[in-house]
Amino acid sequence: MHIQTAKAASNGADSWDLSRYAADFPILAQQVRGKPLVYLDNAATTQKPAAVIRTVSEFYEQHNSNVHRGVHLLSQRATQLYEDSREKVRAFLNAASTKEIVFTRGTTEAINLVASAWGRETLKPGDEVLISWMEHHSNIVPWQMVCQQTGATLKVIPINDAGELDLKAFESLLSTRTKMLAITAVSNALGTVNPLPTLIEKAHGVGALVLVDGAQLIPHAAVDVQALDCDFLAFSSHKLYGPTGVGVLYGKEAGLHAMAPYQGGGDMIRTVSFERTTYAALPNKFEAGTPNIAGAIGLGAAIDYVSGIGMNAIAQHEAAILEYGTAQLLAVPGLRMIGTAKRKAGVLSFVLEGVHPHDIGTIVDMHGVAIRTGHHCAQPVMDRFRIPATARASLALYSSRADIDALVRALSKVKEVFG
Ligand code: 7TS
Repeated sequence: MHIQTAKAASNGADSWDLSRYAADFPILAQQVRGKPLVYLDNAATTQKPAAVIRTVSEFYEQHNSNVHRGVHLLSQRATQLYEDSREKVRAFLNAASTKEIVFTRGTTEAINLVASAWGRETLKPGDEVLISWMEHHSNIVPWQMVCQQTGATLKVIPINDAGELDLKAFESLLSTRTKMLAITAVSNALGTVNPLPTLIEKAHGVGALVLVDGAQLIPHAAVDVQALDCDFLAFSSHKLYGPTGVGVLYGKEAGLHAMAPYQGGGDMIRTVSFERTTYAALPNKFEAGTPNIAGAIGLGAAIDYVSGIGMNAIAQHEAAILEYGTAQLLAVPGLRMIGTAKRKAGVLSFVLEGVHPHDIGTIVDMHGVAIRTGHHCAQPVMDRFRIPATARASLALYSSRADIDALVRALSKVKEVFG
């Protein structure tokens, strides 16, 4: 995993600047509320480059058919494109085999798949599942549910005032009772980058499996799942410039092989009779029903797109914009940054003295600036910082210094309104 530090990124000239790629994203050319759109809500979802939009519409115009079933030409083409996309995901993550790449609806479904298929079969009273205080609800609730069902216990790694994991507490929470460490790579609410290699090594040391919530990692850094040695990794296509409604569960082959299916239905079976069903091989065992074919193919196009630019270049560019944005926002009177970890990626979460975050969001929107306000599906983080919500600007490869300047200008209007 290569997340550059902001310092390293700022050393070069403007060769890191990727904001020219904004021209590849048709939606970004529009005006909203009479102002040029400044889109800074990329942690919620990213915009789509023309290449991805074209791929999806070409699929429907030329190849649309169901996969893995027809002998007719269109079905063969659709199957080929769908499986080519799986290979693109495999190569992108450097997984050992396409058997390890399961298409899901997104990060949320990928985590639910593991919590259900692995957790329900494996966990028993006395076992522990370890998560962190900075998890998105989708990496909290599925584990809570499976712990309730099995009698296992959910443990939570605390965070410090900067929004970093308390590593001492992590080590003291870890024991042979720990069966799963389910942890985000990057916090969507704080931007904190967690030290995955250390966490994974220590969790493996007590015999626990590790699931990485990669929703906010995969769009921002090059990832090699074999080097990382995680057991599972989940991410969503729509945060990686691809279509919504599709995502990926990576799992080590042996682990996936040992798991029972998540859902039953077509495409996940080998044979069915009323007495007994045998299941398809990996990865089809976990892909019951007609999948999001166009979505998966669109994800492949998104991977081609970002690979063409280079994930390291993207990480470097975003680190430079993050550094610039941090400095600019901290100069706004009354602004407090929520999430000041030493290692951060892509997220600027903040509160303004005397102004509710929703009012910030509404007023900057009047100036064409799209940010997210709220608890960001991470209510425990808000509780930890004793705030109801934050305003959050989040970056993508097309983000620019001009976007940050527009946000800062819009924030000065917020100050004008609220005195
Ligand atoms: N995990 C993290 C760390 C996330 O940031 C999100 C979505 C998810 C899981 C769930 O992803 P999904 O694609 O299955 O919904 N995060 C956000 C966000 O920050 N604003 O909107 C969605």
